[in-house]
Amino acid sequence: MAFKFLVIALATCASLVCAQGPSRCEDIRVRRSAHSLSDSDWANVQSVVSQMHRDGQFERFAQTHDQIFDSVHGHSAFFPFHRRFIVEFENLAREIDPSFTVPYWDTTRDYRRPETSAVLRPQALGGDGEGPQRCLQSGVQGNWTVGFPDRHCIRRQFSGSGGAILPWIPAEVISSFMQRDQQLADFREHIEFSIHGATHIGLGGDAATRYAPNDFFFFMHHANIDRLWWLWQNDQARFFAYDGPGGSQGAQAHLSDAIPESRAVSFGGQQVGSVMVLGFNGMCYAYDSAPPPPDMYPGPVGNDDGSGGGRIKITPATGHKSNNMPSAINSGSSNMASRALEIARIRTALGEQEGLKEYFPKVALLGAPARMANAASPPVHRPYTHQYKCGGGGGARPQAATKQALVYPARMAEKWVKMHGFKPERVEKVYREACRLIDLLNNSTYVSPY
Ligand SMILES: *[C@@H]1O[C@H](CO)[C@@H](O)[C@H](O)[C@H]1NC(C)=O
Ligand SMILES: *[C@@H]1O[C@H](CO)[C@@H](O)[C@H](O)[C@H]1NC(C)=O
Ligand SMILES: *[C@@H]1O[C@H](CO)[C@@H](O)[C@H](O)[C@H]1NC(C)=O
Ligand SMILES: [Cu+2]
Repeated sequence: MAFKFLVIALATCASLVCAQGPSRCEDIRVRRSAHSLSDSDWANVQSVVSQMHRDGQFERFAQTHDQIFDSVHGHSAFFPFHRRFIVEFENLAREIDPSFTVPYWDTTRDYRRPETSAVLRPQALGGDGEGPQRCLQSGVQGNWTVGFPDRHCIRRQFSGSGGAILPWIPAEVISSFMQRDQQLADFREHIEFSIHGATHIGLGGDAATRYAPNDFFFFMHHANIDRLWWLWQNDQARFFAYDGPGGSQGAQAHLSDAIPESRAVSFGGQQVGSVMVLGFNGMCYAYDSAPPPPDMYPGPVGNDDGSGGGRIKITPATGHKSNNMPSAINSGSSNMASRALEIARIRTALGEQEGLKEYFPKVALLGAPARMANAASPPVHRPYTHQYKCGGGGGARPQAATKQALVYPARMAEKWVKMHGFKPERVEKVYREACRLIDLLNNSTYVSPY
């Protein structure tokens, strides 16, 4: 699938205003799910990243991520910075191979037993580290030596014992965040403290440090985080939603903030507001499982400083708005067939429970399924008062069960929370919300399609 657009808008637009306005991409490249890459696709990835390695690019990216780490995690800049950072990497890769795009890794597909993921096979990203140094010996970066912060092999140290990775975050939890969160700050915290952190910690080694870009995994993981943000942005045309904490102490995030950069990887002072809409201002890519870029820039066209955005109401160009079809409701999963099932089953299983409105407000809007609505007696309204359980710190292995019960994710490692300077109670709150939702689903007739 390829999206090519004519530059009609630019052709009619030679004025100074237009020159300063958003510029439309001529070509839109498509990032594919890592699960759909063949061995020969991976061989191609290997030749591209090996060339970049020889050119010293991995050091540049690792060093930059380390330098600006504190302003791009735990702050609103989390999403826009990583979007811009990955585009930079992808652009360099495309100088080597013009057809290259960063594959995104939808880790919800592998959340139960991540170490069995096809993405971690030896022909792909490779598996756990080996030997006392935990050196990565398989995959596209097998036996590499990288130079930041010192010369070392790329390390991996899976979070579980015996080569296992503790469970990640199920798609249902991400779907719930997408439906509930109205503010970017809430969505950012939910994503950062769940799927984002869990995956970094799960692989361990370099991936769990401030210089994580040493491991190519970083780019694939952040492409997925970016995809989730793009889905959220599209959901209510919240393209310019940008609130919460800015990069410097006490400051409020603003669209005119410069994207954090370093001397090694610089964006020329580019503003956050310029990267909010895919298909414009150099964000020339799409995802194979998310709405394509809109045909017209949704605004704000306004202020030179990029301000004046706020929340706008437009109809997404994709028809991806709520039209009472369960499939139009976003899910954390990139698996198109399963995500329609997910929504339909949540709707049926939770019926009229209070938890449905609380966790899946979009599904609740669809009303009860016909079968229930026509029943002789209306469903009993059950308030959801359960606190949470998440026994034993989570990460328990799935039990053999008659239905596909969800699995609790592992808690965020304390070391990870400290490294970021996160408030432990905020991280714990997100974890409890995930567990409470899993209890709600597990206690209903819901059967996960994942
Ligand atoms: C890395 O080195 C080990 C030990 O010498 C070897 O068995 C393995 O095949 C190498 N891996 C790659 C991807 O070359
Ligand atoms: C889900 O419920 C089943 C019983 O219905 C129980 O055995 C299992 O431990 C529960 N799983 C979680 C994650 O709570
Ligand atoms: C599960 O449902 C039962 C019966 O409706 C209720 O008593 C129990 O508290 C629920 N448990 C959770 C974890 O929601
Ligand atoms: Cu990061």
